[in-house]
This record gives sequence, structure tokens and C-alpha cells, in this order.
Amino acid sequence: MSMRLVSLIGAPTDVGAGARGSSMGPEALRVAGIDTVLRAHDIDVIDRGNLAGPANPWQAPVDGYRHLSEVAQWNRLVHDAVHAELVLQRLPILLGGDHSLGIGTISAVARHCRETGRKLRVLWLDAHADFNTNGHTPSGNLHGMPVSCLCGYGPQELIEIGGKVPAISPRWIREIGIRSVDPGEKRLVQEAGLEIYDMRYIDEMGMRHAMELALATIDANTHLHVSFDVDFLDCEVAPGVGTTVRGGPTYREAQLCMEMIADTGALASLDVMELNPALDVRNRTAEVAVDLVESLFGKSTLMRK
Ligand SMILES: [Mn+2]
Repeated sequence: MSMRLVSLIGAPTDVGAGARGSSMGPEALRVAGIDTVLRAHDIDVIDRGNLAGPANPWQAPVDGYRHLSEVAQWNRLVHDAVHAELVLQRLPILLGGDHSLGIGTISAVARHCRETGRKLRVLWLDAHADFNTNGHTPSGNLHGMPVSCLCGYGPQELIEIGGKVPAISPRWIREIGIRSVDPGEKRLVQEAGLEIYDMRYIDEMGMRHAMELALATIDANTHLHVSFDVDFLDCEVAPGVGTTVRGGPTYREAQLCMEMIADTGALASLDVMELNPALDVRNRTAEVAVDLVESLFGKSTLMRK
């Protein structure tokens, strides 16, 4: 059974991104009514407000990493805040913030699963694999590296958050919607054995089949974490992100994806990441994101068995 106690945690930062503005994401999601929408589904929602971390110094990369110290500080804050909610048996929703913060959330979720003897499944909904390393990244932006860091490839400051290296096994991850992978990164995801349902797979086999496989073997003891990068969506649907790649899932495909996740009843933590209000059109992308989150929490057109 999914928990019906939810805590919203804002992480207003863009230190890991290549464009400024995802620091405004948490407030845009609140303006779009994320709390009200969830409460309408009989969910007890507490908004914990925003975490307060370091400012974005806007510096060049050092050793292939931009703002490593600031990204690490933000992730430690996120890790502690997310873990605290899980201990309280509340479902944390991290309002990002750039996607480097997935290190903080998922390391906390993994730690909680170790402590409680649960299996972990991570669904990474994204246009990008986010499996870069400092030797491969063209930009040094750490929002392109959270999955590799969680799998133990990355700087000590990031891979050690959560107390176990690697924080998770690549076998626990399913990436959906991928359509942009850097040349060196392609080899890394292949070597790591990451299970990826890219857009070609979704084009050929359909979202339904991709999600059936991605959700296979989830059982009553599985903690399902969804890391939703808003750039997962086609940019026609979701213009308010800094790293748009065309050719993503349509609104209907994204709805189906979310509804199939909801049907598992296993959703136990969530990230909503990379929403960039500075690039949005009248908060449209935030509204779409909230609409999809509502589907994740069980909104459906008809009563279904
Ligand atoms: Mn991402």
C-alpha cells in the first residue's frame, strides 16, 4: 500500500545546472497548487518549506566538476530532510531544484531501505541518462551525473553521502524516456548494465510495454522511488526546463506512465526536478507537472479495479 502521508520539501537551487532558474521550481509547483491537488485525494500533506543551502557562485568547472562543494552541501541537506520524513513514515516529495539533488534523495531512500529490509526500485524519468563522469562530461554540470554518483562513480563528496558506496546498484534502476546520451556516457551505461527504455523503444513498443517491463518484479516489499525530471516530457508540453530535447513523451504517454506507476501501489518517494520558471510560459509546465503528480497519486478518469 502506498502511504497517504506526504511531506513536501523545497530545494531551491540550480547549483548543479547549466542554466539558472530551477532554483525557482519549488515555488512554481506550490503556485500550481501541488498541496491542494494532493489534499483533494485524501492525502495528509505537510509542506516543510524550503531547505536553505549555499548560493550559486556561477564558477567554471574544477577537475571536471562545477560547484562540487555547493552541490555536496545541498545534497547533504536533502539527504537528511528526506531520510527524516521516511523515518516518520511519510512519503517525501522533493521539489527541485536541479537533478543533482537526486543523489541526496535516493541515497536517503536507499539508506532507509537498508534499515527497514526493503527492496528498492528507482524509476528515472528523463530525457538524459544522467550517467556522466568528470572524464566524460562536456560541461562539468553535476545535474548530468547523479545516477553515476549513486552507482559509485564520482567524487568522494557525493558518492559517500548516505554512508554506503555505492548507494545503489544499477540493477535497481529503470530509465524511461531517454533521448540524449553523450558519446562517452553511452559506453558507461552499457558497462554498468543500466536498464534503459529510450524513446526509440517507446516509439516501437509503446509506453505501455515499456512500463510493464520497468515495473516488473515489484512486490509488496518494494519501495518505489520516482525521480521525475520535467525534461522527460516533450518540450511542446513542457517548455519550462533548461535542457529541452525534442521528441519526448506526449501528454497522453506521460499520463499513462504515471497511472501505471500509481497502479502498483508501491510509490513511496518522489522527486520533481528541473522545473525552470524563468523559461516557462505562464507557469504552464508547473501545472502539467502537478497534473502528472496527481495521476501518480491515483487520479484516474474512471474507477478502476
Ligand atoms: Mn535529469
